[in-house]
Amino acid sequence: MAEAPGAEGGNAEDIARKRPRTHQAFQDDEQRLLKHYEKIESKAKKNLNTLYGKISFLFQLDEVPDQLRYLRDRFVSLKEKSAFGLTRIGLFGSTGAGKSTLLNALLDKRFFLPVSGTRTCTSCQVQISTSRNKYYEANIFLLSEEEWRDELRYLFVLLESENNNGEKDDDMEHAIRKLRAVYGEGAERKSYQELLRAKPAITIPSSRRITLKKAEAEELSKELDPYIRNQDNGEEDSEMDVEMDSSDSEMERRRENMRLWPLIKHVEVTLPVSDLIPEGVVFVDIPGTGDSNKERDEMWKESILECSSIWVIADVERVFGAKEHEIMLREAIKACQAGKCSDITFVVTKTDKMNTEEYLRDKGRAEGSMSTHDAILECNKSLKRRKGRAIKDRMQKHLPSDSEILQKSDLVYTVSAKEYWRTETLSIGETEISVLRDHVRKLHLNMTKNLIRDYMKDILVFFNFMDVYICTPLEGDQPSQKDELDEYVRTKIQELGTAAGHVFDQMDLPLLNGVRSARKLHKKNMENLFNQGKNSRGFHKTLKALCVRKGVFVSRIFNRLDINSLLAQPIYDHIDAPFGSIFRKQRHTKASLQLVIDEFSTEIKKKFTEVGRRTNLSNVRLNFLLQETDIIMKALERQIFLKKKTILESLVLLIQSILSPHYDEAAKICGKQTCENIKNKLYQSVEEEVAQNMFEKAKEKMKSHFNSLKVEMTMKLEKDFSNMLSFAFSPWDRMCDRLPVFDQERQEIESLYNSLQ
Ligand SMILES: Nc1nc2c(ncn2[C@@H]2O[C@H](COP(=O)(O)OP(=O)(O)O)[C@@H](O)[C@H]2O)c(=O)[nH]1
Ligand SMILES: [Mg+2]
Repeated sequence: MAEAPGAEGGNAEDIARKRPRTHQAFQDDEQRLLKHYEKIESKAKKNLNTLYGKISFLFQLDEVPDQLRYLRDRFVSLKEKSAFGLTRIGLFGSTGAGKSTLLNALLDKRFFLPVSGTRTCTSCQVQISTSRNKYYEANIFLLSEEEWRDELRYLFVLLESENNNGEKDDDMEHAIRKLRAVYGEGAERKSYQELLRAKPAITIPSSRRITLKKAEAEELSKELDPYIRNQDNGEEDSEMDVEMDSSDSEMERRRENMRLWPLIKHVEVTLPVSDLIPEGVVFVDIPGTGDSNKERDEMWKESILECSSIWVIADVERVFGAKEHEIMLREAIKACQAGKCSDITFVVTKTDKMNTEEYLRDKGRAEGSMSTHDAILECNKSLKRRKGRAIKDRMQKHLPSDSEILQKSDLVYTVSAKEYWRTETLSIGETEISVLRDHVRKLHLNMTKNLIRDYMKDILVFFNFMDVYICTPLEGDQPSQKDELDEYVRTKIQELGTAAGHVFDQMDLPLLNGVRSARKLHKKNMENLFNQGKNSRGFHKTLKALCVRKGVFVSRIFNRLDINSLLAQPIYDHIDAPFGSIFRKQRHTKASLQLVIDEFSTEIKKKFTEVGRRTNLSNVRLNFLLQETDIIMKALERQIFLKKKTILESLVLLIQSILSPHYDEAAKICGKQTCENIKNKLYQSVEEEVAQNMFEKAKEKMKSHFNSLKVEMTMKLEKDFSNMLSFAFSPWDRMCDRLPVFDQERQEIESLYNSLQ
């Protein structure tokens, strides 16, 4: 019987009761489907290869006509591209939230990824996936020489000894530990120039990459441990579990490996195929608020945008009110708008940490009136309800009100990885690890289904292409058919451009209001940021690092500080919802661009059908026109998707580039009162730029991006439709006698496609 532990409301439980099935059977079902999709893909590929054997001679003709080139390019891209994609799931959470422990439980490998109890832990990204390889493999990517030089320069900002009266803070100590790890004791007393010339005290592989390969999980885990475990725990030489029988040289080698940690950019781990996690799913362990290292921080931003699903991971004891969760949720919402994310999940970890007595006292109930087990389940239920509502409220402010994500019923999961292994208080089902696995598989299955369907559809359209090529001679008076369609399409594309312009105009008012509020709030927002360092004596260094990094700095004390985003935020607050409406993919409303596109495509297809019927165009040719239109529209959607990110980021990037010379100047400030002087310089610079219409310029920049999207859309459509019509109405007679027969291949693809319905 499938357990629905702690499921919210009666629904999930009711469904589980009505539909008794074993968890295993459900999984089998999905596995079968996934296998089915894989089989379809491999058959389709084989089919394409056979076809290639038959038609490749056409592509090697002395003179390849334009239209044939169109055919060839399409074919080659189909043959080479994989039908499947990766489902990236980002586990997004602060150090110590329980990400690694959760991943180990999901993978059913208790001691696989190193788990760390302290808050100071390597914050590099770890990516985990399964593959057909029978080995357990890890690739550790290091910073390039140039990247390390850049990092070094910035570490020196944190180290500056002036003004610091021998006092150290967390950021500074961290910097010292990095230098010592790479250059040895006393490195922090050398100058930047000296260190640039110095030979590192450790061996850095010239490939800047370390590959580990083992037959057993435990072996890999042991090898990997020194690289990603918490080496930075404030002690000179960290403890490590070197076995008693390890030789001296082995110990020496491991100790040296451990010292590479400041150079690690990210780590990729692959496990052999598992029953629990399907191939194609990639988990990415993403540190909560970014990273002080520039490379890692940029990767941090990119990875978030690449995820199909983002899980915000929070310790049960810090579920409410933690600032990082706000940052993470905001980033996740941004990823839904500008990136590939279509799912946000909130995972509360360590639910076993329940103090029953306190809980009962809190609730005004008698001591002993409830078991720990029941208290945990009750608490989980209430957490789901409360947190779920809070997150929805937050998302509602930034996403269109009827987005699919807002309709999700299971937004919050309450898990205990510890009890998953121990099962003292909770049953395995109640730890919700398996429910999360179900969630993973469903996400992946859904994505895979859509991808394979699209792929098979593309192949079918290709066969239609070939049909058009073969069907000869052309029916009716083709020049006039083609001219009529050309003309119609051109007019419709112009109309689409105008309609898209109207859709984009919806941004005008929110942008205007946003700029107004940014003008009003910039000073206060900066004060708030600076106030965080009020009681910190090393804050001048934080500020300096902030300037060196062009306004963005991830501190170990203050989390993520980002002046540019802070200044832009009031504008984003105004535009987020309308922006989301314009680019929404589901439930189109009048406000959405997709509606304009759909209307365009419907009208075009109607016209093709009408002209086709009127002029007795063969079905083959007509079908080709209709299906190729779908393909062109899909390509257009992809183009829009890419541009969307550029548009959204344009505000903050422009602000950063306007302020960039000011940051450079501020970074040079030193001597007495550095802290006050940097603050004043920044206040003054921002004030100056605001007076010179910085926010208005950002607004104009965004509008110009919208405008160029409009232009690019119409240009692309004009080109694609013109190619397509030329192809459809080309006289092919010359080649016809040389064309192969490929009915069998087509039938196979058709039946495969139908099996997907
Ligand atoms: N009680 C309890 N402790 C947990 C659980 N999951 C993780 N922890 C502890 O939380 C600490 C941080 O875990 P870790 O997985 O390293 O967090 P990460 O930094 O987010 O990867 C470790 O001491 C874990 O033992 C859990 O489910 N229950
Ligand atoms: Mg971890």
